[in-house]
Amino acid sequence: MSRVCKMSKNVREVFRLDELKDDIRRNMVALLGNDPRSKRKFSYYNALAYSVRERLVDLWMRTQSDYYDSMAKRVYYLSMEFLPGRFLMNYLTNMGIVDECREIVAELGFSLEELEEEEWDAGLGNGGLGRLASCYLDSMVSQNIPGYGYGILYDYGIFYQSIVNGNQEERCDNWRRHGCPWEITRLDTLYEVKFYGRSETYYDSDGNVRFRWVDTENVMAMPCDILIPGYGCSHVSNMRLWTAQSSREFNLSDFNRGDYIGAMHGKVMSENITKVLYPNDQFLQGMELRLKQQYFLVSATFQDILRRYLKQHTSLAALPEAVAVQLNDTHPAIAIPELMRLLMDVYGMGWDVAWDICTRTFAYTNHTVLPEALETWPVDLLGRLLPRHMQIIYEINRRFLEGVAATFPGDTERLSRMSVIQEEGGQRVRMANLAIVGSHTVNGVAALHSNILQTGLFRDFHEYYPRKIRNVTNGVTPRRWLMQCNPALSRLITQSIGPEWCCNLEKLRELVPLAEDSAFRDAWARAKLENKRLLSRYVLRKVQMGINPNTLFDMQFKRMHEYKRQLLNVMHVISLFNRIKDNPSADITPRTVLFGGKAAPGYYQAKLIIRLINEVARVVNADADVAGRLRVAFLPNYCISQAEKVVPAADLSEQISTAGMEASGTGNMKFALNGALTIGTLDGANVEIMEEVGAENIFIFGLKAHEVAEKRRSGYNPREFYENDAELRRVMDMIGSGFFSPDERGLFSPVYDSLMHHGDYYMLMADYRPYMEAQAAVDALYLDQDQWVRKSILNAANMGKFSSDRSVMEYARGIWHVEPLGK
Ligand code: GL4
Repeated sequence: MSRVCKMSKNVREVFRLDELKDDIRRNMVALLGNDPRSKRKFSYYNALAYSVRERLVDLWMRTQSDYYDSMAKRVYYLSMEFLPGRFLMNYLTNMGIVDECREIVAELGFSLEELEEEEWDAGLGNGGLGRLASCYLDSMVSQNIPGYGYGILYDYGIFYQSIVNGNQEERCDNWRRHGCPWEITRLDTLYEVKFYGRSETYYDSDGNVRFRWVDTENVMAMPCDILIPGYGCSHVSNMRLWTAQSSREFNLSDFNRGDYIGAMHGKVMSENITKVLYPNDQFLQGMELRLKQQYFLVSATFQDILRRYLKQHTSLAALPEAVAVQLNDTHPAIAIPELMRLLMDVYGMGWDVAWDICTRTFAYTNHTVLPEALETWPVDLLGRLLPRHMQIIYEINRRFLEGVAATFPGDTERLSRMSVIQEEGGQRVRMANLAIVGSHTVNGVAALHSNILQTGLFRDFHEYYPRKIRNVTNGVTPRRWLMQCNPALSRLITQSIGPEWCCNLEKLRELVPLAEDSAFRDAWARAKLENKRLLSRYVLRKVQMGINPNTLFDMQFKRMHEYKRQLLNVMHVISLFNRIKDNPSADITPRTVLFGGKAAPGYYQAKLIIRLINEVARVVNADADVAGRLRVAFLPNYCISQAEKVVPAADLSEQISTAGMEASGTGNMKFALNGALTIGTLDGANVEIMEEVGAENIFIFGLKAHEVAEKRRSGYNPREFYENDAELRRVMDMIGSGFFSPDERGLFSPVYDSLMHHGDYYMLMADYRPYMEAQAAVDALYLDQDQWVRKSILNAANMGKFSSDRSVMEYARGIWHVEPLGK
């Protein structure tokens, strides 16, 4: 990190900090047209943002010419979602000028924190998948790996969640309404993206049959760049987000008939492509508009990639040596037939050469095994929207199945399982199969998940391509998820072991011996308490509820999904409530149980669980016997900026999905990195977290993935648990009978029924008692604060593996075959 240290020494010079205050005032006038004497926070936030951004543009241009001059291989991370959250503090942190900036802003009469709060989150994703993409961009540029994010600039990001009478209500997230100072719009760059039409054959001058895509409807793609500064700013990259613009041509025939409005209609409609993010996490909504969004991203991106490549190369033959494309799940998998189309129809290559280039360029990351999330598109729809791609997909499949049939002669069942085209229930294109066939490497996102891919979901493919499917365990960037969000703990860590940890997270291991030092433990506990106080104030502001920072903060923040089992957590809360009511003088560990997370707007059961949490909270929080010992709250609108407040304040991190269902999780890593203890199942990356922190420093409970699978096969009977466990029976009966919904007794019957009558697919009943026991162990340990704090330190100290720097280096070395520049 000598680079960073050097930078911070002459940071005033590099970033012209002496001029920053004047620049803020200048931007108030020149860019925002405001009176600099105004005291509007929002204006000052914007003026500061522009002044910070302009300091990076030069470094960005230098980085780009570095890449160009060295002809470095570039990585393109294609993703329908990014979740960068707020940019201001991230820029300042990575530039190393937080303290300097705080002083300057104070001279202008503001606190940095209040200006920070003026920024609206860039919520261009649903959850973990999008946030992972943003962590990876941070880690790529911070480690001098030439990488770019490519995505969509949605006008409306993930909806704004409010809670009205206990129910989730969605409001549109018009996040750019007041402008966004981080965007650099490239008005002069436009690419044409085609849809519909038909594929036509013709003969080229050598008499070969060729294809062209004609009679299309065209939409223009305009790029908008957002700079991504690396830590220490030796490199600055960008993500390039596309917006749809209507094509410049009028529909002439309509226009000639005098139908001006009719001619405009198509233009206006085409801009809808990038209007709104689909708000489903792990659920396919097979809408034509979604497929349009996917192709729009892919087509514009490949025009851009090839333009950049062809500036330095005369032939496309070396594309895989210069370009690595990572597909973030199957959402951009239409890129595979698109590259084939470009190479063959536009650049005149034959199939075999094109296919070889293609399969050496792409790699695909799978992020879920949930069947409802696996993308398949009806052949009719795909063939109508992208007729040439449909032809190419058929041909990819024909050749692929020929190979499989040669390896496994006579195994027709295997052929139909592996086919890119699903035949049953109307023909559909299986995007995962397409992505596997068209990529050189496929990876899962945690060891257990990758193993499930190899032996379960993609077993046939693993047998056919034994080296293709691998693991890269997810990670999170320590810059945002410790340094930036948790200044109190970061300061303490840096004082104790020096500053290198933030670019080499393994260094945190030097904290291990300090866990035995009582003075250090006290300092650690004070930092955690400070964070809990800050969160308590936030909770008071947001939901007008006071919470006590001296209670155990028990947190579950993530998307609402049945497999994540927020309901199991509620069942524990209800059980605690009953225990207190039965024995009001019982000695129990005081807890504050906090929830947050959005439910997809059409996901009835998940929304009902939000309602249940709120009704249970209403009953519990109003009860005098319970006061001071148990409090429950649901914080509305969980998003990145809220996570930055929640994560540092957690004592207990709930990671309790049904084993085998959470691909990895990354919230689990963020919480543990900030000193929370985990209560969790052996699912996703929890398995590896346990390996790192030690089984004695984590609360593991419940069925294991193979046991869940075995129970599903052999027949699982949730009623058995109901009948044999009186405490569980009481909880279920309270939910089912309307104890928490006295005005609407049947309100929660669907919740009751899902467990009692519809097979309890996620096996909450089986895991209830083991979960209760693990929670009892949590309670006991929390009473021994010395031991608790020791384990809290050991958790953070052993999280080195879960830095996204490590994940990105594994991709770089093992999949992309790129090396950090200038090392
Ligand atoms: C997810 C997984 O559910 C989650 O476990 C994982 O951490 C994340 C990033 O790999 O990807 N898959 C989808 S889809 N959404 C997710 O959050």
